[in-house]
Amino acid sequence: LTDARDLEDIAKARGPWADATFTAAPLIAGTTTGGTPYDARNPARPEDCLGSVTPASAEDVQTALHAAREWATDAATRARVLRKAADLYEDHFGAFFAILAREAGKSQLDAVGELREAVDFLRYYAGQAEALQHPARGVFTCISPWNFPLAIFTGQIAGALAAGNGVLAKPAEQTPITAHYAAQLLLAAGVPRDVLQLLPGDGATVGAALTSDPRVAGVAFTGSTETAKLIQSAMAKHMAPGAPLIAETGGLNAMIVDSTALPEQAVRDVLASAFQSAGQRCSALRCLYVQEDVAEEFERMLFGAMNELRLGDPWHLPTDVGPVIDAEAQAQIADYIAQSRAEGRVLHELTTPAEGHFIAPVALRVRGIHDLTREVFGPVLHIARFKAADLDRVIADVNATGYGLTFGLHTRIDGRVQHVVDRIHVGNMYVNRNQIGAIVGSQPFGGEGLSGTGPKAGGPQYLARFTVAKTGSVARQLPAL
Ligand code: TXE
Repeated sequence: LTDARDLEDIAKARGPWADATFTAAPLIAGTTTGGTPYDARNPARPEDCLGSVTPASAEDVQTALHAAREWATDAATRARVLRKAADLYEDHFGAFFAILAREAGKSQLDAVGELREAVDFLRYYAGQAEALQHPARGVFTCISPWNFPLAIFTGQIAGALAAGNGVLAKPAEQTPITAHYAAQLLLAAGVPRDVLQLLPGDGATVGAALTSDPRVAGVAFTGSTETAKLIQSAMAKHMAPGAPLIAETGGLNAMIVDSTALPEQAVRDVLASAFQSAGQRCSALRCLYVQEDVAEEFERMLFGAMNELRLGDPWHLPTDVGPVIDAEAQAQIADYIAQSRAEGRVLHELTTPAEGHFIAPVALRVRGIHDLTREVFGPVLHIARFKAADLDRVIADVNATGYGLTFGLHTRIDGRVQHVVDRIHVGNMYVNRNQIGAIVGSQPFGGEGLSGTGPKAGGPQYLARFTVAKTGSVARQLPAL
């Protein structure tokens, strides 16, 4: 789905949903009381109200915890239902494109990638379920973020369900409509109501309650490193000592472009890595190191290409860069850029549209990744220069951040690839290509250190954490009867 004809297909399929209204509410096995409803707003056009969101009440959380149970059926049935859900997701792609644009600000090509990934997770874990040797752990809480509101939400749930667990799903505050739409399809495919329950609401209330209850056997989480630590301590206090936390958190990701790199290719990959999804990807490029000998020419090409990025409402099909998720994110990133501007570090920037939660892509000068004190989750690229003799220092600086998610390298020196692979501490490395996330089944995704716990999503080991390894020994009584 990348050429013009496919874009026309997208436009046609999403048409009926252009100004449709949706709802999001708890889906639990029991009566729901619900919290105070609020409006869901389009980050590109805040006057566009997508519909109403009713968060789960404290009572709803208790009802769901009480009703929750494992998926006690055979693996073949689970696989069949998950595959059916994948088919339903595909049948509903028009609605998903509309919701992903209007709720999450996704450019439509980003939305294609996201829908594909979600469907791939369902089919991949369905296939793995059939080969699983071990029983389920029980009921998992799955806490997902807003930046991949369909793919990550679905991937966590599909993993837990494929292994036979029950799921209590808590989507991000910013994207409950995507989650509600997807959960309804999972239920329609045949996941029982008490096996999958949806609890939209705040992290501090609903999220916290679902990660500090002894009836929960484990937690799958994607979001910030700080929240992962909060969840870890809540689990330590309230759950069994062995309850697993499967966490995928942030990154401070770098890329090296050396003097042998093909500049046209490197420019294209830098733009995609730093600015796709408006930089709101945990895998996104934050700090680019360009070798000094070619830096001036390379930066000139890069800024020229940056000018060609189309920033705007993702409903407009050619849009490359949409808004950031909400007013709060916009204000935080804008402050950071303003401070950098005051320090004279802005190298190049585009113009920000007046309406909507937009941040124009910007490039900032830094000495190295150690100048970045935190993950700025937006279209902000930091650029440093390095000398060939300092390559190992660059690698050491990147390792010293403590994160370890993605790393990019553009070079035509084969020996350099191996040199870097052997030294850099990251979960995913990309050579002469863009720094993207998971490709289910072929490029499992996940980091180390402050970036997460593993196992990698979309890989062969992921489901094992959702099961218990049972060991038995049988003494035969002789003579056997
Ligand atoms: O994340 P949170 P936020 C990073 C990124 C971003 C920052 C903050 O740098 O700017 O985190 O984003 C739920 N107990 N990433 O505030 O708070 C919350 O409701 C249980 C990187 O959105 O971590 C949501 O469902 N749950 C990232 C989920 O956790 C709690 C994606 C994530 O929210 C909770 C998102 C609690 N105490 C943000 N508090 C990535 N790795 O891609 C919150 N939550």
